Amino acid sequence: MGTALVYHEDMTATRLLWDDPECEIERPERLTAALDRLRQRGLEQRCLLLSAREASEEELGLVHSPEYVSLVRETQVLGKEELQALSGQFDAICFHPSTFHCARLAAGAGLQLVDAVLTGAVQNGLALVRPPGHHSQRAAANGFCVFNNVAIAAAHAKQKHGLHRILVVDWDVHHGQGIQYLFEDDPSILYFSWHRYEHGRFWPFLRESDADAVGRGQGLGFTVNLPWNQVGMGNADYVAAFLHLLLPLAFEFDPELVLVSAGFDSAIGDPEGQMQATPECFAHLTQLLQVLAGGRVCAVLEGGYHLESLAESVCMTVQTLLGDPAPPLSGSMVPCQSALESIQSARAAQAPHWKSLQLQEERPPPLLPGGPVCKGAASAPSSLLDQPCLCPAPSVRTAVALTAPDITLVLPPDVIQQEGSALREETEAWARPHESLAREEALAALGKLLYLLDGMLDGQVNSGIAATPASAAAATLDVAIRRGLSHGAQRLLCVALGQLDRPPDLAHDGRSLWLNIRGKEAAALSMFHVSTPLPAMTGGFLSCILGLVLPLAYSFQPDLVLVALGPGHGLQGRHAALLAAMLRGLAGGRVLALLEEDSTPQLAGILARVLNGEAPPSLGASSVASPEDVRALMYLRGQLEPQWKMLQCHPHLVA
Ligand code: Q9C
Ligand code: ZN
Repeated sequence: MGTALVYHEDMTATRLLWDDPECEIERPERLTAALDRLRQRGLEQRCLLLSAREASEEELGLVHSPEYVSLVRETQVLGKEELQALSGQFDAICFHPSTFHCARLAAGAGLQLVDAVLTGAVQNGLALVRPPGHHSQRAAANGFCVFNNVAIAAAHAKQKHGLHRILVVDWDVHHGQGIQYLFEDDPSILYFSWHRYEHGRFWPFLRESDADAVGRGQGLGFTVNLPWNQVGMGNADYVAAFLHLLLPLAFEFDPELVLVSAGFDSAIGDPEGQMQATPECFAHLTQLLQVLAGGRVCAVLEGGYHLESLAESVCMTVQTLLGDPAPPLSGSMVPCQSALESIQSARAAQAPHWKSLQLQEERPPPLLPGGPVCKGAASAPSSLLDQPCLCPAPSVRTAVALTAPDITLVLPPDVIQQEGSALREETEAWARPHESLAREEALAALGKLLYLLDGMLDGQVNSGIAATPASAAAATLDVAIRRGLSHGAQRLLCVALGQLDRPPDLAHDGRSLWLNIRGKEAAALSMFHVSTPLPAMTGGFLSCILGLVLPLAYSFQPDLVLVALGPGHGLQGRHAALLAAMLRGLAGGRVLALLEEDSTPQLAGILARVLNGEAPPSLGASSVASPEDVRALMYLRGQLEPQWKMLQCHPHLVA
């Protein structure tokens, strides 16, 4: 459906006219650097380009006072001295004669983006703007921000499009206190912000940036602050914050639209943020948000002052909005203690207001002494984690190797239908140990699967779907795992739904992680062999994905993912789509889905579209997890947390 890129060259006009070390980082080159890099990468060319319009004064009035709008309007005719004097009345503001025009374009760009997405002209988009917006308040400019672009866009989405639930994700490294103030009593806008805080010692030095500021009146629980008390937060910290705090609330909130205050001063190299997250992390954050609101994501630039880091991070965001899979994250995926403390205190502050946090707020049970857990593998195989992942740039994003002819009807045009098959002799050799693969249908299906898998391992195809007769599902999966491991995959994650047992003689060498979601008991037979019951309700399914599957997967860092819907998997199409969409964040999107041959074309179709980068349908208002589901999850987390650190959402207790 497309990605909009909203921009106007005039927004490079506003600049610093006098000496001010605080303001000088907010430079015109920020926009040109981002845009040049988008062009170089061929990303701009893939977007629908929209030329930003000016917001009207009425639109600015959605969140600003008429007096304040007049004050900014009048700066157009002021001289340098007067501009400097007026700027001094605000914190970290430097007006320019073009400020009013630029700020109206910045706000207008956000409005155009929201209109393009909500009218269905595009699926999502990014507005590249200056000045930024999230610090600006009803009657005050602040922190380089003049009009609150994202707040105006949110108010407009409510007023002109009749939306009732909008999620605002502020990943800028500063607290968007302007957005918080404007909506703190409004339950229709869920505002999430993480920010450098350092116990209140970082700008803007506000008590209300802390985790215990949760909104007021009707808006209680609709302000979510995650203060970082140390610099140096990295990929693992950011992803953990999404999995353990933002996403549970966001799914429960069930937004109709996601607005992102997309500041990239939270990326590595930024002089303001001093954080460590790499540009690829923004691809993951974007991809994680795209599973919400039917994929309606509007990102609006806020901060970001290291030109190189800014440009790369903007490219990662746009690339992901376009549907490309996120590149694998570098570095070990272990959140730091300070991040865990912050996440935990925000969860505790929000728990009274969100069902999805309530049942889980106790600490997981301690490890059972002498339990069956993780024998022979006390720590993660760090030597394996050091090995580089296969880095894909395949020409085909998704291939479907199915026999059912009616699948064609539900496939997007760029998904190819694979006709090829592995050589007969080779297929037979792989099939030989398995009785269930003796039948002709099973062999034919295996041949197609092997051909597809080879295409993925060779980097010709990124993701795919194959099918097998139900009776041969376990054996086919066994072959797929072995073939994957012997043909280039370093670490293979297998998510098996339904009655599929782990191949008994698969080596416990840390190269494969087997996760069975099958409806029997919760058990961690080793750190590489986990089974959990299939949760009954949507709420339980979500906490299983966010609280177990993805943390394990992000900790393991696979370079190939197999997801098998085996006999009795019992998964609804929308749940399967969500799982596939989220697993696509791993292994550079190298995901092979294995279905049963009698699956409906609808199921195959929705999985193909999701693996190809389309947003999964939104789940709607979700039920809560059942107590049994929560218990199973808590048990497994307690067992596995010591090895798979992304499972943690509590800091270690100091004995
Ligand atoms: N060294 C935005 O990123 N100065 N605004 C802080 C601390 C103000 C940031 C000084 C920073 C404003 C949109
Ligand atoms: Zn910022």
